[in-house]
Amino acid sequence: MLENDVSAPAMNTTIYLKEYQVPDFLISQVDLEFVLSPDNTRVKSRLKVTRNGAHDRALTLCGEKLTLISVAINDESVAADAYEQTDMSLKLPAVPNEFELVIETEIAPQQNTELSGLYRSSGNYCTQCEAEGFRRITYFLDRPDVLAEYRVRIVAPKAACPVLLSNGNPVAQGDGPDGLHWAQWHDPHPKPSYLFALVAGDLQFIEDQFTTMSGRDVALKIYTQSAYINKCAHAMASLKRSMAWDERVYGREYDLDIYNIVAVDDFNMGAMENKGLNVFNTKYVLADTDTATDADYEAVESVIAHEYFHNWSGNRVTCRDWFQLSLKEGFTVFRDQEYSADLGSRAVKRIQDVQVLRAFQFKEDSGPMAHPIRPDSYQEINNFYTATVYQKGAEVIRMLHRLLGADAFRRGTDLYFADFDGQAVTTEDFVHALERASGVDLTQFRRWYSQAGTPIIKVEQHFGDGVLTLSLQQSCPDTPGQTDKLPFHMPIEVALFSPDGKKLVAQTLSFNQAEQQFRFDNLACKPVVSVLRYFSAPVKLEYKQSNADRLHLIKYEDDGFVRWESMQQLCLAMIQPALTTGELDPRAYQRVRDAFEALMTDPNPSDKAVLAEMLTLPPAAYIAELASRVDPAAISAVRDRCIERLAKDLEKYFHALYADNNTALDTDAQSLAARRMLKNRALFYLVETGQTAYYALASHQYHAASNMTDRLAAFTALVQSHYPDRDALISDFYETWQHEPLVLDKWFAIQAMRPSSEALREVEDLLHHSDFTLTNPNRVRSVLGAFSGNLAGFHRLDGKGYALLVDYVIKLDQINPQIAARLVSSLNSWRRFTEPYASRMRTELARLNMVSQLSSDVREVVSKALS
Ligand code: 0A1
Ligand code: ZN
Repeated sequence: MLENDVSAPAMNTTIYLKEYQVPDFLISQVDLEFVLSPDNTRVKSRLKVTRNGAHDRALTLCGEKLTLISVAINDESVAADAYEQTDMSLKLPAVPNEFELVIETEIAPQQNTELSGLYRSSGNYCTQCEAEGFRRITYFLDRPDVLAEYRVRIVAPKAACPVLLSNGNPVAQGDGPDGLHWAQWHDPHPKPSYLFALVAGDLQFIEDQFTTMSGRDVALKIYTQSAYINKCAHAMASLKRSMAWDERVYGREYDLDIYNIVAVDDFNMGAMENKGLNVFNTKYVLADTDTATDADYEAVESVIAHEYFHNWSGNRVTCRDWFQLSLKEGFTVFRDQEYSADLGSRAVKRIQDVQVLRAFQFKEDSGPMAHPIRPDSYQEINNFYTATVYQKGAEVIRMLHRLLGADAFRRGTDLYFADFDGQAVTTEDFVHALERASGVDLTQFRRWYSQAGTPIIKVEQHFGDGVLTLSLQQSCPDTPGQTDKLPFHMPIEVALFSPDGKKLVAQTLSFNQAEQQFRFDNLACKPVVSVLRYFSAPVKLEYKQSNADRLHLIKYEDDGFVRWESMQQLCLAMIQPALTTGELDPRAYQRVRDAFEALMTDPNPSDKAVLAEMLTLPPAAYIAELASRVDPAAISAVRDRCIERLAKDLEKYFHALYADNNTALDTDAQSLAARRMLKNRALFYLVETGQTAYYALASHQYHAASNMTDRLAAFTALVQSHYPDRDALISDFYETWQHEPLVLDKWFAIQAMRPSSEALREVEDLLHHSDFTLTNPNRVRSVLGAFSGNLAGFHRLDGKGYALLVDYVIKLDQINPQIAARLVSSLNSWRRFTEPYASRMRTELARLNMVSQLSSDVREVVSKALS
């Protein structure tokens, strides 16, 4: 090979939905025995295998990073020359139609830094098998359409691992020789291998109990390290609420005697719905008022619910293949969103969910990795746990719910669960069940599953002779591999308001043509039109609404989402022109200023949390998403300018708002949290005035706070401002919280998100901090993830932010490719940036692409970004 070999990087293989084939063999019974040891864990797997259909093909099992010890068929050892082994598989050419296969392998959980398969976290053993981690434990048909009944025996030293857990119900346990002990588990519900789990270690638990609607008692346990055990009560209460909600709203009952949750420090995602044994990132279990914010409490509530809801939407009825991921994820996210909406403020939940969709999903749709909620192909499935599959998937289910109505939707889900219980099915099976139960034709609606991209809806209105005509036009931009999209079927929620604020009409428009007109008759005078109420479809609206109409809706709409959205539009009308002119239009500014004032002086604000959201300018990332070319410096400059002026001009109102909401008047937790949100929004603006008195106010709040919400809000406002004692404050926070990893993550993230070009230097220091490590995903996300989302700090004219990110992606790829690939995606949208940012981003992507040893995860993202 030449010394300067610049040959093209290795190609990944692509898997296509259209090539799906049923498995050649089925496995109905799995017996596993684990003898745990950090560097050489023995796994003995006994499988009942049957040929699926008439063929004479070989049995090819998946397996990665396994040391094969032995193979036996029907108790007869298979010689090494009778099978073929590769890095990825074990092939047994001539096998009987029905047989027992015993395979022994050895694995090294201590060396497993990818956190997929069996690994160690804080000295304990745990597993992560979705999507393809089970093949890193033993050779198997590691695909979701092979469902088996599992029996698991775990053997481990009793002193180091007093707790031994697996899926299903406990069967037996006992002591062995040499300080060992064992436990046996049985899961009666057939499941795919991705739902397998094992946990072993020195863990404490809290316990509770739930009686199901048919009167069965379920033991509930949450396990974690002893240091965290007093922070699990909120998660337990959330679990019980989720169980009751799923019975009430979907008629779904839990189906084992025991429900175990384990919280670990090192986890690639949020949590995992393994049957009867959920494994969680500590971030989504632990909460107490000293260390968790109100937002953290809500996140725990929703993730606990999400994993619990998977017991039916995912586990009892599972996916045929990974292209169907949204079958379980879109539906389960919709279910957890509705659960949270029922529990708290529905409007705020909707606003926050739309913000997430716009910040992450719209970006995917406009980038090189754009895919439909049911992708057609992938190289690395781990790259497809995306905002599109999850959040847009949930929006698609939400539209079905709206088009069918709650009752028909529920009849449809009942039919779906009844017909497909115990099976691995497709999104088509789901849609068809809804169709059968409701009689609604969803032929056109199915395009949401196959077409990528965010539709753009143009709205025009005409009024004359008491008739309002609304003209809607839809289009959808081309995405990689997809051009000339066909019209979608979507519900557009509309309401008409009279000049004195009365709601005249509220209606769901069934919009399914490229262009369509809707008539409203017998109107006494021209109404104000509210379109896309509740954000009834995941689209971008192009609607030249007058500012007067927006102000009318802010005042009179009863849908909190539209009130908030109208305020966002007023803000965008102030920000967007200034991005090119560099000047704030005084009238546009005045309108926002006056609207803020009116909101803050409203004696009866309907919902304080909605108000807090309305007093927040559109995030920089959303302004970037809407721009035809992204100029990060211009966006930051204009946005900062607006904040500073609003802060100064409205100081007395922010101060009053702060004072009014700084008392603990309310008794219920939800109103208290809403007051805190509003008060801390006011505090943010007060600090932005740069006045010493407000620095002092925030510093006082930081030191005197009785909860992390208030403490962190004050800390964030000060650290991200020009506060002169910033360094001392950062040290104080560190000294106080250095032993609480989840709080320390916030400390890292808030600094990495500092909206200034200074962020790079600080991030370089943070990366060398003794508490920084590349082996913990939460810590990596807190520094590198937070930094890559920092528009002002990451995007620099010299491109040094990009270079730093790529340096670390290269290092991290050797340790944890899944997390490395997620970090690279922040460079995906390089084409949308102005120069020199675009070229600098591309240069760094090209440098990354030249690394010869990239994982398939990073390779897929970088090659698609450059193509
Ligand atoms: N199914 C989980 C998400 C999840 C996916 C992959 C994982 O490891 C690579 C872990 C968790 C959920 O939706 O909660
Ligand atoms: Zn999920």
